[in-house]
This record gives sequence, C-alpha cells and structure tokens, in this order.
Amino acid sequence: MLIDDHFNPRPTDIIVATSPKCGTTWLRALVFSIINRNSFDFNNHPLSKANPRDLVHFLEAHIRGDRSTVSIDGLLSPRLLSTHLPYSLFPKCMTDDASSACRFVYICRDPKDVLVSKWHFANKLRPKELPPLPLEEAFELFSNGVSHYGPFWDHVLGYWKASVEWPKKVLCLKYEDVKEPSGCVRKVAELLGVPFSPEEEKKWIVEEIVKLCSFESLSNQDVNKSDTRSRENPMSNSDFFRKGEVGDWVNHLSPQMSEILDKITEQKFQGTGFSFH
Ligand code: PAP
Repeated sequence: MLIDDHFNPRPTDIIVATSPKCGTTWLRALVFSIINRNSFDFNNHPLSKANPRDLVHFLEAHIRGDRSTVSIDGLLSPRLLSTHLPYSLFPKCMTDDASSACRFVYICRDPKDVLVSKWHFANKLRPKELPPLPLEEAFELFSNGVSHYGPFWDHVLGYWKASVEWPKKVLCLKYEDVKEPSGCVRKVAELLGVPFSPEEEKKWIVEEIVKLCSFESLSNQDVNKSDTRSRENPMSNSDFFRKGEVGDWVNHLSPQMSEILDKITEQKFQGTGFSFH
C-alpha cells in the first residue's frame, strides 16, 4: 500500500533486491561500482569512504509511514535503489511490462547460512536488558517462515520465477558465487546494458571491482569498522561485516537443524529449476 501510494517508479530504475542477510552489502557495492566505473578512481573510491548502504538508497526507508520520498524523487536517472521487498509487491508497470527498462538484480543465499547470519545480527541489535535470542528459537521462527519481508523460500521463488520469465529484466545471483565473483560482475553489467568493453577487460576493470567489493577490502575500510549506533540508526556499519563465508552454518547448526532446512528447501524448490547447488 505504501509503495502504491508513495513510490513513483521510473522505467530506468535499477533495483538491488535481497532477502535480509543474503548479500545486500556486497551486491550494493558491486552494482554501485559497476554503473559508476567511469566516474571514480579505484584508488580514491566512494566505497573507501562510505558504507554501501550510504551510497545506495534503501527504498523502504523512504516509503515508511509519512517519510518523504523527496530524496529519491530528486535522484537523477537511472536511480539505483535497494530493497528487501518481495517482487510481487512492486507495481505491475515495473514487473510485468516488457517495454519497461527497469532492472532487478537479486541475490539469494543458502538458507542455513542466512539463518546463522540473521541470528548473529539479531543478537547484536537486541536490547542489552534482554537475554540473547537462543539459536533454537531463531531456527523455529525461520523454518516456519517467520522472517522479515516474508518466508525466505517464497522471497527467493518470487525473484527466481521472474528471472526465468523476464531474463532481460531480472537477474538472480547466488551468494555462493562470491567465490567466483567476476562472472557475477559481468552478468550484472550485461543486464544493466553496460557490458565491459575489450579495452576495459584489458585494463582488468572487472578484477578491480571484484577486489574493491570483496569482504576483505570493504570490512577493512575505517568507515566500515565504525560501531557507532544511535536511536535513529540502531545498526552500525561494522554490524554488516561478520565472516562473509560460505558454509559457516556447520559451526552453529545441529545436524538435525540442517537436515530440516535442506528438506524444506528441497520441497519448496522442487520442479522450479532452482537449487543452491
Ligand atoms: P542486510 O540484508 O541486513 O543489509 P547483508 O549485507 O545481506 O545484510 O548481510 C550481511 C552478510 O553479508 C554477513 O554475512 P555473515 O553474517 O555470514 O558473515 C556479512 O559478513 C556478509 N558480507 C558483507 N559484506 C560482504 C562482502 N563484501 N562480500 C561478502 N560477504 C559480505
């Protein structure tokens, strides 16, 4: 309802979409540096001075309650916006219109790693007077579909199905590709209509972007080491960098928990053509 009432979509909008803890920070950094690659020097880049969430506007922050959308209405086109909203909540003129040039870049992640990342994050943000959230409780909620922005599996399927139906509009990436990131960078550039030229390839621009946006590089920037929190901004920059690894779930989930999550994943994605392998 808020999107319908307050959001003025443009056919040139670029939407970076994720279910929470699936790689929002990484994808924001990648897309920002891909589309602005001719505007900044890699040795003196905005990503070395600002957290990716300060460079890519978070849509929900502008359409909440009576918050003004002036700041995103005033952005030059193409606008780069980030969201956790499911695909189905966007206006039809953005999602179901082949003539719209609007693009969605989505990233998802093995739900076992998502749960672990969410659980750590929830405990960081939890008021000090409350005891830590037990992993068992976080698991129960997550596996029963109780997540911000809706059940994890439905969120993935919404974007995955859209990427199959509208491959020129929606790209579905996996966090696990963090191990082979240059492929992601090239795919994103192609979707956005700015593929890398042979000259750029010769200058190793793809590799520069991969390096700049890596966990190691971003988490070591002073701006991202900051743990300042405030009432308006309860999350500090450092809260968005923990381990940045694939498969950290083995250090936290019991075999039974991982088996249950794998089973749900298998059932939900059966016959859809999507899998995390
Ligand atoms: P959000 O959805 O709340 O904005 P998001 O950035 O998706 O957060 O999640 C943070 C996760 O991405 C963390 O994962 P972890 O808890 O398993 O460690 C964080 O470490 C990881 N992350 C942040 N930046 C990067 C990066 N540049 N490359 C890879 N992973 C990253």
